[in-house]
Amino acid sequence: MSLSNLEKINVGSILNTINRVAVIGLGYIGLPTAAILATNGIEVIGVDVSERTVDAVNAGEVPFVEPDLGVHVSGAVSQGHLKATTSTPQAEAYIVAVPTPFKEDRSADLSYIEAAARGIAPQLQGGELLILESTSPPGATEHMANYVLNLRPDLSLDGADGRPAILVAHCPERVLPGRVMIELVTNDRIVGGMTPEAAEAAKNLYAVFCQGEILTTDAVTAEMAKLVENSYRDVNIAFANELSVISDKLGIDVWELIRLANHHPRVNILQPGPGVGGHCIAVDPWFIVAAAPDEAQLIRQARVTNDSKPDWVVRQVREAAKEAGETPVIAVLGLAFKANIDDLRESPSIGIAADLAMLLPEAKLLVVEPHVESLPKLLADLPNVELAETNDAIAQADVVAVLVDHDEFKAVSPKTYSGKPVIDTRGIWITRQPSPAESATVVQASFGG
Ligand code: SAJ
Repeated sequence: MSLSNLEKINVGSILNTINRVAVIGLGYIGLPTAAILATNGIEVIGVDVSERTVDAVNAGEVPFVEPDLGVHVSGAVSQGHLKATTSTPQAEAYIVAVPTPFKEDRSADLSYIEAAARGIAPQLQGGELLILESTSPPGATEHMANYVLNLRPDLSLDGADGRPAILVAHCPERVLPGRVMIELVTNDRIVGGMTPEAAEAAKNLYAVFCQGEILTTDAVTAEMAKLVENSYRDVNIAFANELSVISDKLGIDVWELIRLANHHPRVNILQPGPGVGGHCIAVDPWFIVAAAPDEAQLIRQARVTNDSKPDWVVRQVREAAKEAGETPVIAVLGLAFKANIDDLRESPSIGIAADLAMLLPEAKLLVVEPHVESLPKLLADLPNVELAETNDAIAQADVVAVLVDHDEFKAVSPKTYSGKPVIDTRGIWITRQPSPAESATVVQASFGG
């Protein structure tokens, strides 16, 4: 974009005068972002297709669990800085934070972004800032910009032919569920513009609440940076998961192995588990694979390795259950996708529990998840699965499978499971040093992580 074109759209005044922001999508990312902008004095209109979500937000409530978010939302709503609606209003900036799931062929489904763009396009007058926050495959920001410009050929990205410009940028979210309200403020941000001026405008908007460094680049690099961060973690978790399978074969305690290897100053191996859950790390690497299928060999293999871990855990539990006769009782500890949260999305534990219940129809599964009040439908529909309390389940069990490292499970006394076969996929019991009083009891436990 040339400076003369920029002068036509008066970018300088846009950068300094964003007072009204519309956030499209009030989910795990959109609502915290809307709330933090609003508590910093911006007038925010949250937009969502769900009337339930809109009503909840307007009542100052949060429709999901995230520490400290409730205080921000209720404060912003009562001060009149945040309201929610189902239709996209006029605003000076739009932040799109809608889902980007993958399709059957594992390419990204951009239909939610397109729907958001259809809502925004008629409201534009030229000069607005349009930010895509959703985790996106390379090229999605450009796709969104072209989609809007197709609907509004009277606008442009650079003021060409006298058509008023809009500023389009990508600013991927990087916050960790459970720490969102802290990390929104403290994490560094990457802002990639379709033009340098768009990146600069988006940087100024995020500076309203972000105390981390805000780094600018182009849109496609910002898209890739987000995908690469999650793929980096996926590849490293795959390494740990592969080590756990190898260690089991060799009769080695993988937790001790990793603890020892991590004493090397340049080694930092992650922890094995029952597989990778959540809606980010198990999804984002596929966007890179879809963009460069021949080149992304390691990234693809990491996904395959992590996705195969639940089957390995199921085989371990079935093997242990064989010893317990025709009608074994199996305690399954944990359904959430990671410790101390109530989020069951894409959790490998649910598939493991369901497979065990179906493959062992004579077995009884006592499933423990302290953070939910009822079983998810897939498990609730199975006749041999019950929701249970931690100590009751372990006491009744012939075999115990630890799938999540919730604090409640870490606090269990070794006496409770002493002598029972334990498949401890998180290494919370096997590696724990027994207290002197407990050390007399011998735990018969699998080394497999
Ligand atoms: N896991 C392991 N072993 C480990 C670490 C994690 O098995 O050593 C498993 C967890 O149990 C869980 C899964 O990986 O099933 C993912 O958990 P996580 O805590 O690694 O990450 P998420 O999905 O909660 O959040 C990630 C974060 N990305 C990175 O750390 C690079 C977060 O910063 C992103 O904002 C988020 O994805 C996102 O929205 O993309």
